[in-house]
Amino acid sequence: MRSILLAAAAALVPAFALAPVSLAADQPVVAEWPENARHVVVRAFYETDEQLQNFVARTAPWKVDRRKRYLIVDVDEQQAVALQAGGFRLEIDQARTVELNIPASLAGAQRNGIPGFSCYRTVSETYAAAEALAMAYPDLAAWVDIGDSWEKTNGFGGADLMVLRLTNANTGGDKPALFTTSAIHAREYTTAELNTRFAEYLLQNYGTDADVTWLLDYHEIHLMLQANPDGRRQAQTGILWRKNANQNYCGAGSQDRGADLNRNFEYEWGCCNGSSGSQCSTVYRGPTPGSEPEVAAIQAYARSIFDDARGPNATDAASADASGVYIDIHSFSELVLWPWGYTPTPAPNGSALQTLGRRLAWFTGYNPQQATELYITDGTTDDFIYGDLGVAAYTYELGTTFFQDCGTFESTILPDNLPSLVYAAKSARAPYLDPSGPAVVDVSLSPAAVAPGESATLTATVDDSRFENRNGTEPTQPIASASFSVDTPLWEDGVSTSALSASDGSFNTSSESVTATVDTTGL
Ligand code: 0X9
Ligand code: ZN
Repeated sequence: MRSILLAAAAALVPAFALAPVSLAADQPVVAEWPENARHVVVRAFYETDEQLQNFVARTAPWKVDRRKRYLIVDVDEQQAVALQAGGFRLEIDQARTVELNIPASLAGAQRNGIPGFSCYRTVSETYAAAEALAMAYPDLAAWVDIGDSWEKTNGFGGADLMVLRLTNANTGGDKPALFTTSAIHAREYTTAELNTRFAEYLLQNYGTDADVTWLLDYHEIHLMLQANPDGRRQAQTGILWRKNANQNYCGAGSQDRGADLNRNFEYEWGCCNGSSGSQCSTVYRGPTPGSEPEVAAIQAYARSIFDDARGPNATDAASADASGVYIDIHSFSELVLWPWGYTPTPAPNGSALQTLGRRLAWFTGYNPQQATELYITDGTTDDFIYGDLGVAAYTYELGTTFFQDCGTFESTILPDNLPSLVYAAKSARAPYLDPSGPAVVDVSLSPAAVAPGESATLTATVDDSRFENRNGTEPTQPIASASFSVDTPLWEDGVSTSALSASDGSFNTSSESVTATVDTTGL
């Protein structure tokens, strides 16, 4: 006998009255359906990979655990019955069911943010914040209109599609780009806020933090904070909206309407049982590749900021010295994913994508993997950016739920992911090369300020070991040498460089403390 103990929820959610139920283990889950709950969150255990893939070609799961062979998804009674008929064994996820049925409300003194989640800015608040940043930092930030959402295109209000573009406008040269998109799936609350905080971090630390200053002087950082503003305006009322709000699919008034923007991209669109042709599906791919205005705008913008580094064939590799990094920020499951998503065959630059992926995941402890290790998808952002342009492309899956509590966001997701995004920006110059070499960290000068002609001591740690190795082990090498330049970046022609020496006398391990005396004569 199993005992269903959803009673504790009743205290929290008066409308969601649940009595404890007991039933035999072989009884179907609908028999224990909690009174008043239209949707329940279940763990659906599957037996074969085919069963899983056929599921994800119809419905977006919340999470998939390939090792324990279950997926998590919200279902109504009819869907629960269908799943059981399809051979899935269901268990109610009590905690997530309670969470799902808590009505969103502006609690207590909350004036700003998504109701119940004051740390996540709404679409309007995000836009106002970005506009204010562009006003406050005119030399460093621009708020750029790159198109119209579906609702705006069709005269239903809607929003402009906007990119916050960060770089020092007073420094020239060929600047490599990092492009990030967030909240392309509307319900993924943490994603837009992380991206917005990343912008604030960069702008607020320019001129005081040497890394940030260097990043904005020599790189472009393009942040599309709200990639799906119509959908997000639905989701921020507390509903699990994922797609855009296109009224032509599944009925204008339906909450299941719209296209899944992360199945609508052109590259290998609809190729591989990784999306659905049914309009009401959560993974509806749209009627044609790139049909949605949000997707068309992202594709055109990416093509405008990145050079095409890859030939036309699936097997063509981008040149090893190609520049540019793209990150599509999603939630949830604590993953760092890279192409391909449409085929388990490794991408032509697969090994280098894996190297950078393992470095990006080092900061968070997220599981780095090729996207197909999760499940097969087609028409996704990352397959397009890498497939069409050869740009190193990633998907982050932040955290542990869609409507993540603010405590977890502030204490873990934000502080862990900010340095990962900073590393992504740093690697944009040569993402297929630099990450296989060491990271230079803890750089300091002593004393911090000297008069011209006086000498100063430069120290740093040069570390080749910062890989997340939970899914395979990245090889590391002993550090061979370290050098520095002053004022002119190391990649520029004719730069004069000086050597640092190993503090312990010899370069022989994968992490070395290094030191040099800096001669400031003439500076
Ligand atoms: O299914 C998706 O679109 C992503 N998961 S989510 O829960 N955020 O919806 C995963 C996509 C994985 N595939 C690729 N990144 N190619
Ligand atoms: Zn997503």
